[in-house]
Amino acid sequence: RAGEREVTLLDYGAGNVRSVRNAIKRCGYTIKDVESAADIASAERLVFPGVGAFGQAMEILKQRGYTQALRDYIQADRQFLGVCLGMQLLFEGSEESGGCEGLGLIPGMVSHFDTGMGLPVPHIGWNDLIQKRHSTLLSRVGDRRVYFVHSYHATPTPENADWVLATSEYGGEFVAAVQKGNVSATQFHPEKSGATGLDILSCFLDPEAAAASGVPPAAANGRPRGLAKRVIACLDVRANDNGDLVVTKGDQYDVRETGSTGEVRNLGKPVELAGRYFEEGADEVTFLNITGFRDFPLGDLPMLEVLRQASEGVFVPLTVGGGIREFTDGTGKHYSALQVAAEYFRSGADKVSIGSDAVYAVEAYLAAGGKKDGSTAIEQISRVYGAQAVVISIDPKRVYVASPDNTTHHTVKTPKPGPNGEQYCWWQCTVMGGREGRDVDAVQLAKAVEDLGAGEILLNCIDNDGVGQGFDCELVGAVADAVTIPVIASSGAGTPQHFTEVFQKTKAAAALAAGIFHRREVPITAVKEHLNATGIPARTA
Ligand code: 1PR
Repeated sequence: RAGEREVTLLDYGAGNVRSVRNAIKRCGYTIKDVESAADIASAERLVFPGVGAFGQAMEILKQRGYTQALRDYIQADRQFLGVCLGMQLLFEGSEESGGCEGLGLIPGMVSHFDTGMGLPVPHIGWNDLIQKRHSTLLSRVGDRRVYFVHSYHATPTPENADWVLATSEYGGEFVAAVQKGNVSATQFHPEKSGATGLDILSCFLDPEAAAASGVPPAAANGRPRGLAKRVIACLDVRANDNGDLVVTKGDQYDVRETGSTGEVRNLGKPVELAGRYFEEGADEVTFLNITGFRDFPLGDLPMLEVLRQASEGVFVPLTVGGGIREFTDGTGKHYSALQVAAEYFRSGADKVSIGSDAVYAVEAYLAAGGKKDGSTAIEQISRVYGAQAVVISIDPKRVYVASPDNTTHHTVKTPKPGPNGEQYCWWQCTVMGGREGRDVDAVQLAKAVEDLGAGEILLNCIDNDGVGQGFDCELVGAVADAVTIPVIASSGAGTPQHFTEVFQKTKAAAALAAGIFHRREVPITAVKEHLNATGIPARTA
């Protein structure tokens, strides 16, 4: 029958839905895009991955004349799966976009997570599901976590109890999945939830097969529950001297071999390694194009191709950084940072990471007394793709001072005194891969980028990079205490204990490593097992 293995996708072009497409294809289905309201009416099964802001999404649905078609489709109990904003839009309205009205099919309003509780917002990462009843959709989830990324949430109430299929905990219970008849929707991202997510998608796509083969949820195995601390594998990528794109890794940012050859260290092929880390249980994979600041990123076709290929087989979030900024090419044609980022999103990135350009933006912001004019790459990308899509990569270096009075920067008293016995230090931000120090400190930068609309901080540390002696917990602590957005600790991991240490001593939400994973010195599972054994929640399946 025509359309038997076809999914109709409602993509209104406001963000990256490539990962949803890839996941549907992986489940063995083809995709038909909605081009008119009639396509909604004639769909066999409709997937609606909402992206962007609530108000903007409702506006686009209205403009294209989809609102009524969507309501009719859902009210006729036809096969539907909404994802993330695609679930929130089913509710009556949202605090986001000033109380804007939704489709009004499920009672309740969508509200912002309370930042006053000291929890990082957005809620990013792998969390447990509390299943309220048996369903085909979640029948294969068992005791596994799923991936969330959102700042707004719906709350379970007696009025919507007949819809709520599963909840999750983050400073309180929120709605993680809804279902009534053939209509279901998830706050989490099945397309980014690894094998668990692909199982959920298959159950939606073929409920009959799922009902026949579903496994009952496994009993809780006593592991720590709740939002898992993420373990991220990072691939520093650059062209080697032959022009091939390779994964490399430096010591304190020096990526060339010592000795006479001085070649760029080559630790493997980017797509292959990303696939390996996905299989081995990395919670996210990050690509940093470490010489991106030199070249025009849209001219970097190999990097875009790496992303395209990696996103076909990696069903956890992918971040890409390097060279995200506005650019004028050799012919005088101007590209905004938003256009550059858009190409990365289209190629399969879920988040972009901004390094050097964020430092320049913060310098201008501080010079203007903390005023925002909406022109920075951070503001532009955050406005269109959401804060959760904008990561700021900081490359700081430790600077020692004898007394806090010797600098205008935020200092901490350090138990590791400097070369001349200095008791205090601060962390200087650098640009161009650590090549140039600027008059901004890491804490100052983190606060400013949060205000400009960044959703997450990737906190490297040049002094500890590649050294294998552990994360700089003083640096991570200082930055994570200064902001409410999640902080990813990076640089220096040598053992599973180092991950445990950074999570015990600081509020870091995630920890990233490169060298130990590339050289197979420490398996990702060993890190996760160590975390769980010490009571720190980590995703092991
Ligand atoms: O400035 O926006 O073009 O972005 C450039 C990006 O490239 C930044 O995110 C910057 O951190 C990164 N980068 C630039 N030069 C280097 C280099 O190594 N020479 N790499 C570089 C950053 C640091 C980490 C590394 C961890 C973990 N690499 O990401 O993966 O330190 O390593 P470890 O576990 O082996 O210690 P822009």
